[in-house]
Amino acid sequence: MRDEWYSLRMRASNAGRHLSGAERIGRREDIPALTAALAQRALTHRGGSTDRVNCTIERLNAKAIRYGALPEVQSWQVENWQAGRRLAGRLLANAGVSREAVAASLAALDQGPGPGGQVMRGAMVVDAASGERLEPDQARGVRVSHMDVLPEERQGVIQGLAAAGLDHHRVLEALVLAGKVLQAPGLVAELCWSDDPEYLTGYVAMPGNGYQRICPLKEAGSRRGGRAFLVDRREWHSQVFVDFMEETPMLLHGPVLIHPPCRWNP
Ligand code: WAQ
Ligand code: MG
Repeated sequence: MRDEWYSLRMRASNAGRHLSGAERIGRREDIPALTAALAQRALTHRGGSTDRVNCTIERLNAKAIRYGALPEVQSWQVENWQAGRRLAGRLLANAGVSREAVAASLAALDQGPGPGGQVMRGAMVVDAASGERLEPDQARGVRVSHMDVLPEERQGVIQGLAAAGLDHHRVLEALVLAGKVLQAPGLVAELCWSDDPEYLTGYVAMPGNGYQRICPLKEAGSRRGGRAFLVDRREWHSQVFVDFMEETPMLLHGPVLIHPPCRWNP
C-alpha cells in the first residue's frame, strides 16, 4: 500500500519531568526509521538524562489529511528585547489585534501564562478584540499536534533554511507548527517565544503575512515563554478550534520563501 500514513509522536522524560518531544508524519514503510531517529534524539538529549521515552504510532485516515503551504519567513534584528516586544506589538496590530489584546498577550507570556506564573505545555487562546483568555484549560493550554513537512519536500526545506543560516531544529519545528496554526478557523495571529533561557528569537505569524522572526524577543536567562493564539471570536468555536489544532493531521509543502533579514530601528 503506497499511501498509508502514520503519525509518530515521541515524548522523553526524566523522573516524571518532561525533557523533549518531537513528532513526524510518514508513510508506513518509513515509520521504523523515523522512530529510530526520534529515539536516538530522545536518548542523547542533554547528555542522556532520559529515563523514559514514549512513542505513539497511529495510523491516519488518509482522507482526513489536510494540506497547506509553509509560511514565508522574514527575520528582524532589533536592538534589545524591549524593541522586539514593540515590533511584535506593531505586527500584531497590523494583523488586526487590538491594543488591549496585544498588551494582555505580551504580559501573560512575560509573566508566565500558567497558574502561578508557570510555563504552559500548550498555548493560550486570546480574544483578539478584548484580550480575554479563551482556552478551555488554562494550565495545559491547546497543544498543536499531527503536522509535518510533506516527506518528499523535507530535504529541500531543510536545505533552504540552512542556506539562510536557519538550521537550528527549533526553526523548522516552529515553522511547521505556525504553518498549521495559520490554517485554523478564526485565527488572527500567533505570538511565540521559547521558554529556553538561551533561545531569544521569537516570532509573530499571521495569515497573509507569514512567519516574522524577531531577535531578540526575550531577555537572556529567562525561563518564561509560551504561545498565544489570537482569534476572532465571531469566527471561532472552541471545540472546532481545539479539535483542529490537536487532532487534524496536516502536511505542509515547500518551498519556503525566505526574505533577506532586516534591522528594525523604530
Ligand atoms: N502546541 C502549543 N503550544 C506549544 C507547543 C505545541 N505543540 N509546543 C510548545 N508550546 C508552547 C509552550 O507553552 C512552550 O513553553 C512554548 O510554546 C515555547 O515552546 O524561528 O522553541 O518549544 O528561530 O520552547 C521560536 C523561534 C522558537 C524559532 C520557539 O518554542 C526561530 C520554541 P518551545
Ligand atoms: Mg521548550
